[in-house]
Amino acid sequence: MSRIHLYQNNPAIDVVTGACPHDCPDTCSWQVAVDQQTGQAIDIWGNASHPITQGRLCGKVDRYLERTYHTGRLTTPLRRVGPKGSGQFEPVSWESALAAIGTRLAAIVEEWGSQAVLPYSYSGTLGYLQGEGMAARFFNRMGASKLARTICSEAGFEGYLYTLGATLGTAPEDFAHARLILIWGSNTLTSNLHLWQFVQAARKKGARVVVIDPARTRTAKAADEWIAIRPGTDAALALAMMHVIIDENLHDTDYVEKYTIGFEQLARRVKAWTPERAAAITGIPAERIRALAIDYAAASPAAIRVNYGMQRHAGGGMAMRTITCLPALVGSWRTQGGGIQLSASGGFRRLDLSGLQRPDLRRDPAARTINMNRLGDALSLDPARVALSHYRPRPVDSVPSREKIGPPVKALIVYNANPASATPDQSAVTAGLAREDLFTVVMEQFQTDTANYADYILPATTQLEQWDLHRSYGHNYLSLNRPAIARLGECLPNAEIFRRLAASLGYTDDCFQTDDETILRELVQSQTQPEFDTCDWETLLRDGYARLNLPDPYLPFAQGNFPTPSGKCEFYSQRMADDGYDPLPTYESRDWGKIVDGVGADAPEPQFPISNTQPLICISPPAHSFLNTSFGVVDRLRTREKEPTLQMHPADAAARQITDGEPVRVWNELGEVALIVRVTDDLIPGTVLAPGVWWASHSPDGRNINRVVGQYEADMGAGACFYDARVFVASAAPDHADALVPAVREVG
Ligand SMILES: Nc1nc2c(c(=O)[nH]1)N[C@H]1C(S)=C(S)[C@@H](COP(=O)(O)OP(=O)(O)OC[C@H]3O[C@@H](n4cnc5c(=O)[nH]c(N)nc54)[C@H](O)[C@@H]3O)O[C@H]1N2
Ligand SMILES: Nc1nc2c(c(=O)[nH]1)N[C@H]1C(S)=C(S)[C@@H](COP(=O)(O)OP(=O)(O)OC[C@H]3O[C@@H](n4cnc5c(=O)[nH]c(N)nc54)[C@H](O)[C@@H]3O)O[C@H]1N2
Ligand code: SF4
Ligand SMILES: [Mo]
Repeated sequence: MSRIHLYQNNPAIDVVTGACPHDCPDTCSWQVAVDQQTGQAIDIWGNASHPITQGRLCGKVDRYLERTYHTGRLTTPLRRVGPKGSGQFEPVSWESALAAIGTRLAAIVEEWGSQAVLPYSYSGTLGYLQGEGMAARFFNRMGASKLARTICSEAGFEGYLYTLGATLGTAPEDFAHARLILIWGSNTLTSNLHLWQFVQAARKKGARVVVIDPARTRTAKAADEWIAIRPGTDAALALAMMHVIIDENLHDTDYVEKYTIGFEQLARRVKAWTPERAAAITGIPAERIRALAIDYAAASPAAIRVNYGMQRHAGGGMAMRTITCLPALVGSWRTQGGGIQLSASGGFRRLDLSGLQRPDLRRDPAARTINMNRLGDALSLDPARVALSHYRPRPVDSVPSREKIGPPVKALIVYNANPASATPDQSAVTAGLAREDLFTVVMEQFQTDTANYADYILPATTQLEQWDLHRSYGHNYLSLNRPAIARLGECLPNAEIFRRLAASLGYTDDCFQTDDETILRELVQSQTQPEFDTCDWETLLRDGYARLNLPDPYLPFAQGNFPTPSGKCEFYSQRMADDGYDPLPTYESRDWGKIVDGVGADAPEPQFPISNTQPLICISPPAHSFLNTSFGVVDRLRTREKEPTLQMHPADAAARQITDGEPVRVWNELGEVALIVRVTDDLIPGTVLAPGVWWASHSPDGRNINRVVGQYEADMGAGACFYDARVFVASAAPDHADALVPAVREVG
């Protein structure tokens, strides 16, 4: 809880307001108490005045001082002295590190062209500046390969955009006004904690909360009902709900007529989607589907919180697109507390970043774009695999011919990311990182699994030591982070590292001279769209945050106004047809990213068997105390998660003669990983769940669950398919050795 009262009248303590930088929809406003004498941060808490943070941080970031002052913090540049991956380094000065990196990068650009350099970054910090701010200037100026940042949300994003036109949706505060809340593929208490207070407020007024998830998560346990669904089948459920709603005439004909397009086609499509048909696919009884649809349509209003869990599947884009049709069908957008929220980032979509990122510096705007999910392929020296790594977000985008794939990746610059642990197909990624001819620079706070493969590790500051500005993807507040303490050791903010790298390459452009605070002030002051009118620099400096200038309450689609090509909610999407998709909501059963049967009503549905001759579906959603791999280093949080585990249903365990607590091998054609089994009926049968994401080096066999996750793309946006793995599981106890089947391909 907020502890400001302990410090605000103490003249020896400074209280500095900042923002949590982590990849989380809540983007909390935090306050840090700093001892003026020692300059040390002594306490951190959630800002009580922020309407979403409401004085509380989560259990992870409550420990942010432990992370910042951790003995494992990197404090000097390091140069590799052992074999790649061995983690053997020696300290060097910034001067010599920058000179060596500059010389090597210049030589690579000279010999192979600038596209031989690949940036790799994602969500260590979501700040505009320390994320893709100065970094973008640097890589644009260089003309490096571009990176498609697809690892988290792209499939669902695209599905949402096809239907609604922007990632706008229900504000978190408005969930307090809902009468029924569907939490769909989200473990809210773990990954979106600050929504829960509004869910609870709704419940106090009588709302019911239903969680649709393959796992009885801590959110499902706290809700009124858990509906167990087979992974990857959400579109079938949504289609059957629409079937019932239209069949029973429960849709909002006025809203549908005024603000949607394609209702007739939708009605024809969902005719075949009886609850019985969906039941066979989803594992949810037909009667439950029927009742859910009726409750959903009758509640006034019902709100849906849909999250990324259900789109990390081969059909994840279409699933999101299909679910997103529901609020328009029942007209719940009209009412405060209705609608759906995937992401609130659309509120910030018109923030002009061109002055920050300087795309105009790029001489070849058509440079190749590499899909980050296929880093393993991109780092391969096999041209066919490099071709596959090119970003192909839609069916109409083809794999480039060999002449068009560009040079091999010869230099990799990693910041805000830990691909050796967090990216699909771990053995392919580490095989790439182990290439002797690949020059790798990693900017990090800690010696991660990825840093172990670096030629140079450059020590980065944490959020307590740097400036930044943050949008949110869970609410409508812009936040400013001010540094609270001096930089530790020789650490530098990413922006300053890129500034110095630019100098080492002889880039003399003015944009590499401006300091961080000035860049942010200019970014804020240069905005011209009306939604940023309330976000002036003085307010941000004073309060640490500012609400976007949006109506209050904000009901974006109460009167239509969908930013789609038709201006309506698109049940039928011509844009989807043009991009190579079925223009109507649909469900296709898929296996390993391929469609295994058609869309016809009598197509055979896949079986979900529990014998060991058939694979299990493996999902690896966030562990409560981790944030991807970012908190794996904090001993207290790692202790809370105990050890890397695999949850398995008792029926699946019995079929394999596996008992609770046993070590197991989990494998498929990509590789294998050793885990400890937890037998539990908090999971739908046929699915196993490995809470993620553990550092590979904290795992007994030096591997983690991404050994068995494939690089193939989801149906939309070239998104990642983390929860679509098919695995075999067997006891690793010595007397079971004969049950083991070797993995087909293990690169590293
Ligand atoms: N503590 C913690 N917080 C986090 C993170 C973290 O790692 N730890 N990660 C952050 C990041 S990067 C993101 S992107 C966000 C959002 O991250 P999300 O991945 O959306 O996170 P969750 O909401 O925890 O988990 C998704 C839920 O979807 C379920 N699920 C998996 N497959 C399916 C499916 O096919 N259908 C349905 N209906 N459900 C399915 C999982 O069992 C899980 O309960 O959270 C952020 N917050
Ligand atoms: N199996 C499985 N894999 C997953 C997921 C899953 O659910 N299951 N989730 C996926 C999702 S949703 C996401 S978003 C990705 C995230 O993947 P990544 O973006 O790679 O995220 P992290 O693993 O948290 O690694 C971020 C790294 O950035 C560093 N860092 C933090 N702040 C800074 C900074 O200011 N400067 C610098 N230089 N470094 C910093 C941290 O120390 C950390 O090592 O992982 C994906 N991987
Ligand atoms: S990780 Fe999320 S909940 Fe935790 S402090 Fe950061 S923004 Fe808030
Ligand atoms: Mo994510």
